[in-house]
Order: sequence, then C-alpha cells, then structure tokens
Amino acid sequence: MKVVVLTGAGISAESGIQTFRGDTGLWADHRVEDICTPEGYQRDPVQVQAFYNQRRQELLDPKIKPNAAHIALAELSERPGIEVTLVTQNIDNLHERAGSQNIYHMHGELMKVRCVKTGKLYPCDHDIAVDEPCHCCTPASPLRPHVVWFGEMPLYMDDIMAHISQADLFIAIGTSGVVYPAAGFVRQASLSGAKTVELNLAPSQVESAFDEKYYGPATKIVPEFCH
Ligand code: BJW
Repeated sequence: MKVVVLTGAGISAESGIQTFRGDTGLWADHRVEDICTPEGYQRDPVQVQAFYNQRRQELLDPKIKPNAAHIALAELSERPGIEVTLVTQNIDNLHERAGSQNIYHMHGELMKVRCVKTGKLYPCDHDIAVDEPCHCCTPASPLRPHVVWFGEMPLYMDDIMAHISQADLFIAIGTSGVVYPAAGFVRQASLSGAKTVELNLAPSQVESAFDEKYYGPATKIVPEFCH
C-alpha cells in the first residue's frame, strides 16, 4: 500500500515548537510579510536572519525531541507492505530524528542555508550573520535561510505530485490547510483515487475534502491511527 503523509506545524507542537497561526503562534509576534517573503528579507535581512537564528537555536535545545507522533510515522514505514512517503511543510528535523526516511521538506530546512546567487546548500548549526559569505562564488555572496517564503516555489513539487497521484492513502497531520499548494494536495489525492484522512487538533480549512477525520493532540491520534 502506498501512503503519502503530509505534516504541518501541529505535529511538532507537543515537542515544544510553536505553530504559525493562532494566539500563541509565531505570527502572533511577527508580521508574516516582514519575515516570510523575499521582499521582507530584502528590506530587513537582519530581522529575518535573527528570526531564523532564534528558531535554529530552539531546535538545537536538547529538550526539543521527536514526539510519539513522529515516532509512530517512522514505525509505520517499517511495516511490511506499506510504503510511506513523508511530505513535510516543517523546517525542523524531527521526522529524521525519529527515524523516518523518504522525506520531502517542501518548505526547506532550518539546519541548512544557501548561497543567494548559486543556490548551493550549506549545513548550518549556528547563527548566521547577514554578511556571512558563501564559499562558492567570487566575490562571495550572502547566505540566506534555506526556506520557502510566500511567492517562492515550494521544493520537490514534481516528485510530490507523482507520489500523490499513485497513493492509496493520503493522511494530513497538524496543518491548517491555509497555505497552498500543500492545502490542495487532498483534492489531488482524492482525484487520483486515494482514501484521505485528516488528523488534527481541530478541523482545518480544507476539512470537507477529507473522507475521514480524527481530532485530538497528534501524540494521541497519530499513534492510534497508525497502530
Ligand atoms: C495540532 C496540534 C497538536 C496545533 N496536534 N494538531 C490566494 C489563494 C491561494 C493561494 C494563494 C493566494 N495568494 C497567494 C497564494 C499562494 C501562497 C498561499 O498559499 N497563500 C495563502 C496564505 C493565501 N503560497 C505560496 O506563496 C507558496 N508558493 C506558491 O504557491 O508558489 C506557486 C505555486 C503554484 C502552484 C504549484 C506550485 C507552486 C509558498 C508557501 C510558503 C510557505 N512558507 C511558510 C514558511 C516556511 C519557512 C518557515 O518555517 O519559516 O511555511 S509559511 C508557514 O505556513 C510555513 C508552514 O509550513 C505553512 C503552513 O503552516 P501549517 O504547518 O499548516 O501551520 P499552522 O500554524 O497554520 O497550523 C497548525 C495546525 O496544527 C492547525 O491546524 C492546528 O489545529 C494544528 N495543531 N497543535 C495536532 N498538538
């Protein structure tokens, strides 16, 4: 059975990583347009780098660990006869640390930065200064967070759409269904004949598109659904 799992910020919430939207989300303290757009970065790269430096430091905190939902997905992929493709909108590395493979980070990765000119990727486990130079071009170009902002093309779209078109089961976990193209995956999966399931704390914006829905904290409902 081919399973495509789409995860969002809600799966990492109980690991201590803030979601984006809502009263306690990251956007409660920041304007999306200032941080999460190429124009915001051009206007104030110091503020944008500081935002991602802080989130990188949080991810490096030993207290932040994969939770029971990340682990249940890693275990699901070890079951005979089940082929799991994990598509995550999250830039944290908790799926990898739980042992999952076949992961597409469609909105990028916090622990990588890239040259603004060549796109070359560099692993990054430290704060990045605005003028930190790349090592791939002369004169050196700045390094930016390896993340996808509004107006930019999400990563691995061709591969993701190919997996969705072949899926028998599509599961969306902890995502608000507000941000496209990810929010449209459920409709693509349905059109291709997959059964679709939403696992979330509360109904998402695209809840009506799912065949089955289960609501509760991810650490409870994901292991229950997977077992
Ligand atoms: C729990 C839980 C618990 C809490 N247990 N659950 C008009 C209409 C349609 C589209 C557009 C439009 N105008 C512009 C667009 C396009 C735009 C878009 O979608 N805008 C909308 C906001 C209107 N999209 C783009 O620009 C994208 N690019 C693009 O479209 O390119 C063209 C293209 C076209 C066609 C095909 C391909 C390409 C790029 C989007 C980039 C998004 N980037 C960010 C930042 C990434 C870097 C970073 O992390 O800083 O991605 S924004 C932010 O939102 C982040 C997330 O990945 C993304 C989604 O958020 P998510 O994960 O859903 O989190 P929340 O906080 O929204 O929700 C949390 C959920 O968890 C909730 O449901 C809770 O209930 C739940 N939860 N605790 C279980 N314990």
